[in-house]
Amino acid sequence: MSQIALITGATSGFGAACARRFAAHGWTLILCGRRQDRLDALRTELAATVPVHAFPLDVRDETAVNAAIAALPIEFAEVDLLVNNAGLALGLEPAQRCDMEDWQRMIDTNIKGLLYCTRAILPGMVARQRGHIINIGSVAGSYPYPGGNVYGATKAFVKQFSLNLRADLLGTRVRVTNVEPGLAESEFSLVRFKGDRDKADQTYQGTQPLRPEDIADIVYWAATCPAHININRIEVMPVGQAFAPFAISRDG
Ligand code: NDP
Ligand code: 8X3
Repeated sequence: MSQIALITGATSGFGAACARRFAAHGWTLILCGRRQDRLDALRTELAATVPVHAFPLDVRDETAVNAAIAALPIEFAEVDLLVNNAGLALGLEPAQRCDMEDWQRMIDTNIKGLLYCTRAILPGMVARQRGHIINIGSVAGSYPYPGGNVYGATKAFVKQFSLNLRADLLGTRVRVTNVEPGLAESEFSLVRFKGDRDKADQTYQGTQPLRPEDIADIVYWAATCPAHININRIEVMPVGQAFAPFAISRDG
């Protein structure tokens, strides 16, 4: 029987690439995101290959998340894999100049949205004694960088929450993985710089970043390891990205 994957943020980047990768391997798909036109296009593209249930969803809306999961058609209801991918960074300003609304939106999406989806799906997985939650974290959850302030903190939450889920789920056969990518080209920077295409393009200029398809390959691999294996964390960067030395202020 075909396995069922629910992918949040399937309208772009990693989420859309995951949808295509899992469809290519015959998985039944549940796809959501806020942009209806993108969802329609993806459903049209993939529904010829596999069953697809797609619906608009803002993961920040707890009531809507719970309603959408409760209303899953019977043939989609037993979710085997939740890919908590929906997320965003907003701004790259130092903390003292950040917009509080940006901080709240990142917390509401990257932390609370991920929690709403996880909490809605998890009881079914535990009852069935099978399932896998793959969270999309970030290297920003482990390494600080200027301007990473709240975005990195949300991803640090995702990392620790993933590990703590493992502790709670011991004995249930439900798996949890945190995938932690570095620089990857998608709409991420366009969103971070609020539609400023030049700034977004500069992020990737002269580099060979990770591609959404690279992340989809990693997610698919983690999801299809033998059932007795749990990949806890995967940290991945492009070869052309590494670490900087500690910064030191020499102002006396
Ligand atoms: P994209 O901007 O290309 O995709 C983000 C996706 O998240 C979109 O499909 C968007 O859909 C969805 N999304 C955003 N907010 C919401 C919301 N409130 N409700 C539902 N869906 C939402 O970026 P990426 O593919 O790069 O990002 C995917 C994940 O990967 C994010 O969690 C990001 O933090 C993480 N990441 C990205 C890295 C990168 O360098 N690109 C590196 C490390 C991690 P829509 O707008 O239609 O709602
Ligand atoms: C996205 C990667 O380095 O821009 O999570 O924070 S980074």
